[in-house]
Amino acid sequence: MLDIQKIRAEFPILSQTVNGKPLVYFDNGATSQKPQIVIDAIAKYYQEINANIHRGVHTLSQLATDAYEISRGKVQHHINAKFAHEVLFTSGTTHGINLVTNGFASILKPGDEVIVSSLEHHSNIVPWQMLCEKTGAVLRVIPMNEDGELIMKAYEALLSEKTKVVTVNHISNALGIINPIKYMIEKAHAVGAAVLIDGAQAVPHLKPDVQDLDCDFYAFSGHKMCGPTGTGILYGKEAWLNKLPPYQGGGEMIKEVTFEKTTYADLPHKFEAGTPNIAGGIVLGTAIDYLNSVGFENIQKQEEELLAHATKSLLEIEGLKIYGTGKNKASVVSFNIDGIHPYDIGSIIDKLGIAVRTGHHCAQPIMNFFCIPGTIRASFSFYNTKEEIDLMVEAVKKAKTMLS
Ligand code: C6P
Repeated sequence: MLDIQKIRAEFPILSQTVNGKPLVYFDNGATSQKPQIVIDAIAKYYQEINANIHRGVHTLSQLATDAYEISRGKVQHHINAKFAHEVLFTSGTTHGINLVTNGFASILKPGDEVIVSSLEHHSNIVPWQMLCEKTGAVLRVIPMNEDGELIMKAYEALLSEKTKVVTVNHISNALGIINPIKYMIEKAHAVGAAVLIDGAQAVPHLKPDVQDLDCDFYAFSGHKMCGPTGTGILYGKEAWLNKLPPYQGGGEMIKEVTFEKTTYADLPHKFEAGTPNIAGGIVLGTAIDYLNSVGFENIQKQEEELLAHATKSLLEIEGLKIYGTGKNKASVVSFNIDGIHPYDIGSIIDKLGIAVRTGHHCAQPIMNFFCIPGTIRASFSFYNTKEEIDLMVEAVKKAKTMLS
């Protein structure tokens, strides 16, 4: 059992008031809050070992390099990658996906097919559309049902020898639906397609095992898992990372440069041009250690209880509809109230100290499917409580009364 009050005390921001009310932070899907240990680790890096990495022979440079590579090793261990060089530091999920789509520009041919799902965040739609425009490949979309679940029969019907890439999120940011990615990866591999998993919304809730999943790429952001903003990871299987061309040219990604020809560094440096977010990369390791010390089983148990409590309490409000009613769900509740714009509810409850996200959540095709402009999304973390949910429910009721 988690001692929630002890955990909450580790997050300084959670004891703040906003608009004169205690902060109830339910926008964890957008970014998580940071524990003191993470905040301290950022300052410690700059106070004690700040230097550029992989470049200097001086002591500080070596200390910073060691800390950065130790963090890479922590990520490798956390996601069970076979090699540390399969773990690339990025600025976030968006960067990781664009790195892959850029690489596939030299692989795809006109008529090849890329399959995306109808549950994707714009970050996992637009780069693939751009890739298709560049190469003449065709974008195919896995449809979903009214519960927000991907239709597996339709997915299987889309797969063929033309399919070169399948890309799908592990967990939908807009609805919280958990996709059956292991099954989907197996089916994609059966036709010889590569698979990228957008794990942005999964890593705060679970520990992905990339070898067990057998995905070819797995992208995620550090800031959604208690880490600093501007950090992320792209996992790629060694064979794929060797096959893809570099994303950016610059310092540190080369073996040798002459004006006639440049040869590239080995993995992972081939994909890490320029000075990276060194503090961020190191502290992402601290955040991962922190989450593991809380324990993912404990996190899941707490979040399951929060999801059940929120779903039950919100559904007691007349005219309230939840989107994403599939069975397999993370701790996200996306909802609307009949006849009221989500933005209006969001603005009123913000005045009551409650932070939720309103709008299309960078997933406009999902909103189009449900014929709505957006939803109110409450996304819970392990440091949230049932009492906070009760405050939100009361606030939503108040907003409804004011707006009806
Ligand atoms: N979703 C949300 O409020 P970046 O911005 O690169 O760290 O992550 C992009 C991204 C990609 N895929 C999924 C499934 C995501 O949820 C996100 C970020 C936030 O839902 C901000 S739009």
